[in-house]
Amino acid sequence: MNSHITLPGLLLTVLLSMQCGDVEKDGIDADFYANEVKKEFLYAWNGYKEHAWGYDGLRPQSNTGYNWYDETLYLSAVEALSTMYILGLDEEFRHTTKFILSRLSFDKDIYVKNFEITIRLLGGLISAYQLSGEKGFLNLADDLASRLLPVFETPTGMPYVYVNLKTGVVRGTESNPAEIGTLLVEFGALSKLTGNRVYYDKAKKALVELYKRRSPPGLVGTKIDVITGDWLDTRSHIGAAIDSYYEYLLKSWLLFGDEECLMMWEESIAAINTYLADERENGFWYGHADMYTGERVRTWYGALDAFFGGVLVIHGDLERARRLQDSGYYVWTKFRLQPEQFDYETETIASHPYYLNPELIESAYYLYNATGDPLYRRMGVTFLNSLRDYCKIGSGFADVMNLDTKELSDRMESYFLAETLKYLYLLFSDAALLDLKHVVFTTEAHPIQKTWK
Ligand code: DMJ
Repeated sequence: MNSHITLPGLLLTVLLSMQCGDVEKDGIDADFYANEVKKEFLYAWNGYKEHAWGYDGLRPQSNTGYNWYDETLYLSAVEALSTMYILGLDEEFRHTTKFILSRLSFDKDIYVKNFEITIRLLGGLISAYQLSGEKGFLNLADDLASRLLPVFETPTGMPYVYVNLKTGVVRGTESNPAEIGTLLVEFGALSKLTGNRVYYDKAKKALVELYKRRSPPGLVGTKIDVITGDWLDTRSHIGAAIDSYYEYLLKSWLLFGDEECLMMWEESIAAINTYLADERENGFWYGHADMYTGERVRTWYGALDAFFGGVLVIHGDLERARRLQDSGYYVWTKFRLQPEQFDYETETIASHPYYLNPELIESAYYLYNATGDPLYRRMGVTFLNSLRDYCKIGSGFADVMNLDTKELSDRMESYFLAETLKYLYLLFSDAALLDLKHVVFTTEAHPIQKTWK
């Protein structure tokens, strides 16, 4: 992608193409599969409603609920809202809206993880506000974000990991690029919607301070101290703990037209393609390298790394996006699901679980809409079948703890409702109920509409 491409131009290139499905050409009855995904969403959602309503999440084997902290934040209910909207589940959307607006409050004496609460809850609330027009969601988002703000009070401006929602006391100084750099889409959108610049400025500073600490080759590591700014783990990659930092550099430019974010992205993608990209006989991968020397330290490709195909599509690099997706799909079909970590040199599993992750499905969605290639919808059929065959149980869907035995946990992640099923539905749906021309999906797949200049 060239920096001379203007924002509207890029939005047209990337986002206009997101509604170009053609049932006949695909040889796949996309409406049928979209409806099947909707049924699976309702299966999981009804399980949550029946057995875990009011909790953060569902335990689908024991038919009970779980909370992240001592008190509930209704994570699954908030996370499901934007998916219900896109699936056209109006009654469920209205009912859940009423419930959340009457029950959710943040005056709670609990330490929460800033990153997770931002992407799941803050993003969910902002998106729900834009979709419903309910001012109550914006008030909740504003209140939540103001309680998160103390995290930015470090000497570097890079946030603490945890904050107490009631007292504002902060803790946790060992952080990582994903947790530091995946805040600007949510905080920035909130600034645009409330007129309060402080959110944009704090999240942007955190992002820039992290970027400034990149190595001479232009890479970031896996762990950093937010007080001293020193790197604690210099392994660089595009996977868990780094992933969405890169995603938000690009998406912050898309959403806000922030040229500095575009510049940071362009320098970063050049380094990624130089030092992390790995051409092998068995596929095209992005591996792990030392951030200072660029030396390969691991030949791992993880389930979370698969988001990068979608980011490459937005960047305009369809060639690498397609090849990366082929590699990810190769892994998925080899094990019938995607392992948390795959060693592409030895072709063995390096970490066994599959946590109902969306990333490979997300990239299939971006690729289908950019290319119209039926291959990606066929991938979608495989994904759907695998989820049904191996993860569906009791009252919902569960994480797989071991890909050899397919042993299941007793936990359904809230992002399964927010992301995994949303992207699977969008992959098959020709008639999503959103004008996707002006939408950027957060890293948690909550649509944010660019309603500002
Ligand atoms: C999601 O919570 C988000 O996509 C996050 O950025 C990383 N991945 C998980 C789900 O796999």
